[in-house]
Amino acid sequence: STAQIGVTGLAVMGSNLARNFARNGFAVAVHNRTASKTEALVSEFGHEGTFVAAASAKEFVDALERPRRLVIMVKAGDPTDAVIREFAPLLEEGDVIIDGGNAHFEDTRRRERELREQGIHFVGVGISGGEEGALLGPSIMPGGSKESYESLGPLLEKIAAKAADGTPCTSHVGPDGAGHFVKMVHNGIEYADMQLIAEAYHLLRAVAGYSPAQIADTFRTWNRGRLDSYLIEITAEVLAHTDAATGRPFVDVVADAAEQKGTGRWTVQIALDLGVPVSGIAEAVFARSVSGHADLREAARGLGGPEPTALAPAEAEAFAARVEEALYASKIVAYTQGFHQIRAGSQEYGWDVDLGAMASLWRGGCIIRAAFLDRILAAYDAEPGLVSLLADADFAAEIGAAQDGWRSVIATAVTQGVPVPAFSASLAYYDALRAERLPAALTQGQRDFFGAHTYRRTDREGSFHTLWSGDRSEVRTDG
Ligand code: NBP
Repeated sequence: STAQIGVTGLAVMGSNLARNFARNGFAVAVHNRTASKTEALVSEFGHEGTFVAAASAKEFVDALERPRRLVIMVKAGDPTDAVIREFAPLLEEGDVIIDGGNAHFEDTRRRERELREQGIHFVGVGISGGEEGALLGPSIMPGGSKESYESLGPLLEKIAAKAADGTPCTSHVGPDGAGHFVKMVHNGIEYADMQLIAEAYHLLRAVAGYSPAQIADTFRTWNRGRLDSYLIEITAEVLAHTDAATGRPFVDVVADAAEQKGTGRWTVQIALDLGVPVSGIAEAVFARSVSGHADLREAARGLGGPEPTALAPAEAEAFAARVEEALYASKIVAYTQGFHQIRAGSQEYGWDVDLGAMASLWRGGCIIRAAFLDRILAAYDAEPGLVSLLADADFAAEIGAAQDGWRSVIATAVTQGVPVPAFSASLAYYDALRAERLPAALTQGQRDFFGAHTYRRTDREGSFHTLWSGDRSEVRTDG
């Protein structure tokens, strides 16, 4: 038993993660259901470090020093359960199973509970950064017991991305499913970020009249400011790319139907269960869904409405500056909603997640890495119990300064018939929260009318019902 860690499941993610461990000086046992992949990995990359190729589950487990640490990197869902069933009987008390796949956090909670009975630590780990991140340094979100992090943490800190200040982009998120939950919300925010960027692109194209190459330049400029982020950077690259076959902008030859693997949808489903308004994330998920409904779009082809007309070049630049403000303000709302969801999940499941630490570990390696996360970290440093990012004085001031542009861009989009569901849902969230009175009072009246659901009053304690079908007098219903 010579390996400090093992990786089973050697498709692209598992292979790259194993190589990352090896390149950082750890001896890694490697195993895959189809053994030829194990041999291929070792023959191609064996020179990068110390690999121990294991042909069977037994060999794999025997290769690991105790307490064993073994990473499962297989397709999420039933394959993960199958692998756990295969390995668990071979393990001993105190061993740690790490699931690095994109598991649903409820599955992680179940697996953790079941394995705990056997004395095995089960650690669900969210890993972001794609293939390249897995190899060069991902953002790592480990759940599971505190005790398991003591044994695992030093290895993860070594292979994780580092933020600009050198901090490893990993820390113990919280017990059982906390890591996979936070990874899920990360992906939800990623959906919102991407949709907001797409809406900015759409407006620059249709209203500012910019070409994809000009928009690439605009994004490059924005990437040197407060929007500095991986997603803005790659957006510029995609927009500047020319299709080799046709010589046209790449973005014009790609079918405009966005696909999804499910983590954005999970974020919204769980947000509904927790009662957290994540309207920006939800609109991003729905926008992909709308784009994919070829039948609905075909049936709506002839519907009337304005055709966007491009602004005169002299006005386009000022418009683009307002789009930047709309994008930034909406981005603050997307993160406000995402962090609210983490706070709510943490309360619901008793995880005690440190929100500032989550902002910190997203600063490098992951898809939503951005200069902006330093600002969120600073907000939670100043006030760890912050109820909402919008309650932070700096964010409130920034969104206040951006809001004229934000409103005017949405007004223009509506007038010109350009759909901006995430921009406008974000602004609606902002306006709803700051409203003195909401029409929810009327909603309560309607509910009391048709269902005797009762209401509370602004001037007295208690719960009340109006006798709508009688003399409309009011009765107190709570004794
Ligand atoms: P895949 O998700 O494509 O899974 C392929 C691996 O699963 C192979 O090693 C395969 O073994 C193994 N496997 C399957 Br399928 N069923 C199995 C079973 N019943 N028993 C044992 N092994 C089984 O690989 P991936 O794209 O590298 O992703 C791995 C995990 O990482 C997934 O959960 C994914 O969601 C997650 N993730 C992916 C990314 C990304 O950017 N791709 C990022 C972050 C997280 P075989 O070789 O014998 O078929």
